[in-house]
Amino acid sequence: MSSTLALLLVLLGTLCSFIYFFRTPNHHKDRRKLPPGPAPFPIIGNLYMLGKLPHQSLHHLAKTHGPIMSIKLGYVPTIVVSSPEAAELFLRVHDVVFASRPKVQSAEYLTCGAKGLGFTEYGSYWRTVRKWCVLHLLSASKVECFAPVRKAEMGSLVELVRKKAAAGETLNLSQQIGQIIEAIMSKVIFGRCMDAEIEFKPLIEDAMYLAGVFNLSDYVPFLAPFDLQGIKRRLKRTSNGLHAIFDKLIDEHERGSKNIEEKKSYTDFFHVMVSLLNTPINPNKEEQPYIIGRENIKAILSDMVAASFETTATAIEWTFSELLRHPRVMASLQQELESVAGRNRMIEESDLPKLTYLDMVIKESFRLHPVAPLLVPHQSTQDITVNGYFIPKKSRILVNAWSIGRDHKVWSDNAEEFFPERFEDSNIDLRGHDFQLIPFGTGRRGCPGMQLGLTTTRLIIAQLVHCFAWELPDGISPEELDMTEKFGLTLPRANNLLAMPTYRLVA
Ligand code: HEM
Ligand SMILES: *[C@@H]1O[C@H](CO)[C@@H](O)[C@H](O)[C@H]1NC(C)=O
Ligand SMILES: CC(=O)N[C@H]1CO[C@H](CO)[C@@H](O)[C@@H]1O
Repeated sequence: MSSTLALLLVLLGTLCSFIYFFRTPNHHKDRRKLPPGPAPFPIIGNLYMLGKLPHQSLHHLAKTHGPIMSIKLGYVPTIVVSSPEAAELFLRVHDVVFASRPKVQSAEYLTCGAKGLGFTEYGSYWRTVRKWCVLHLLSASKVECFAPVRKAEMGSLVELVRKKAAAGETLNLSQQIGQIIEAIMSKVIFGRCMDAEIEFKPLIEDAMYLAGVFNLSDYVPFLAPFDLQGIKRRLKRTSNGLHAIFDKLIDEHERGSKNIEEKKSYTDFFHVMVSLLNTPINPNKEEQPYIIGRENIKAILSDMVAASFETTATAIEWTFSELLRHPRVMASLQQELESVAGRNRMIEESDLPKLTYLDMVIKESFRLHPVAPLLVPHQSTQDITVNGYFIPKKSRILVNAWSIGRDHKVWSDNAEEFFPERFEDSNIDLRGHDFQLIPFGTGRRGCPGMQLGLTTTRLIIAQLVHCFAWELPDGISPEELDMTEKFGLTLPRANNLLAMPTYRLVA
């Protein structure tokens, strides 16, 4: 089926490329040197080479063509960046030029024509929204304010796992991690838990998948109306679902119904936002003022939900998977936790700064399993020459963080191995200063939610490893644990993670 489609496209492509060549006579005169890369087919370009796990296919292609590689995704000229040195050129040296985002179908639907943050083009609207989200949700001091939320949710999870442990039952870790992240993030974003009425998770999983897949319509515009892969239909369904939820929340707020709200020690993001409905969000700035309407609120909320739920849950799942696969590392981590907190109490957030081995474990997990393997696509805003190569305006830039984490030149011959001790004598950090390890991206478009994501990840891992001993179910040995990836904008496990807990604290 898909091969017939491909054949059809190739035939069509050959035809169209003839027309194309005749229409643009100066095509051949343009001798500016593009980065090297595999030869594209007409129309589909190199899309057919991406397969089910594009980050891996691109990793292998880059071995042949180099760390700055040029490919064609349909009609879209795309640069794939696959080494720390190259990443530095694109994300630091020439950051301004590459700080925009391409228009993609999924963002158009999910964030009302890119009125949100993550998929919005570079410019003053983006800058305003970003500053505003940092101020009210993502700054270090805000993240600190939300500590009681994390503590309460963590407490309930430990209770639940204790019951499972006492009953000798297997725990669906993927499910539990998904639920606690949803609870924590819903409370900080919306000020309340949603789980009773609303099922966010399937909507968000779908959104992430749809935002990440390299679907034909984005790259071959004339095919878009046919919606060959049914993506548009799914996108509509997903975005309608999310927007219905947000509309309901905004309506409730406008009617002033307070009955469902709990007493809180902090102001959540949603309430700051709706209190500003129909007012400019940057009133005393020299920049052009932006009135924040319902569409903007819904778009920004979509972005916050999409950017926080799946990413954090995926990071925790992979870290936990690696710990289960490496009992030696699990034991060392338990030892560190015990030396800091003893065996009579749970971990507190104030313990986190002392946990240096935990830090190494998490870095190592992000190195091998960057949650967004190709970051989020960037787009260039002007023609530019980088490292002697010509890169035309409106090129799409994919930074292969997955590939950079496996670069033998940086990580030596054991790059494929999960070995946290490699960070013992190195000061490589994951916050974006060291281009060898950029799970959060870096520069103007780097992740503004890093603090929130990291704090949550570290607390949950530390607590679950401190309070419980873990074993794989059904006599699966650590080496046998399935680690298959499922590609999308995020890269979650393909299969759920299951494990058997045993309570190990004394109290
Ligand atoms: C472990 C968790 C997380 C990881 C690994 C992660 C990773 C990333 C990455 C790789 C990018 C793209 C950077 C680039 O394009 O260069 C990004 C962007 C973004 N992240 Fe995160 N993220 C995480 C958690 C969060 C959280 C909790 C939020 C909170 C809402 C968040 C909000 C965002 C936003 C809004 C953007 C888009 C920024 C822009 O385009 O200006 N992230 N994140
Ligand atoms: C684990 O939970 C997920 C939902 O989060 C569910 O889809 C899956 O079937 C569960 N797996 C098992 C083996 O119970
Ligand atoms: C190039 C291409 O077709 N990429 C993906 C688009 O989306 C479908 C799923 O809807 C994937 O199967 C394709 O691989």
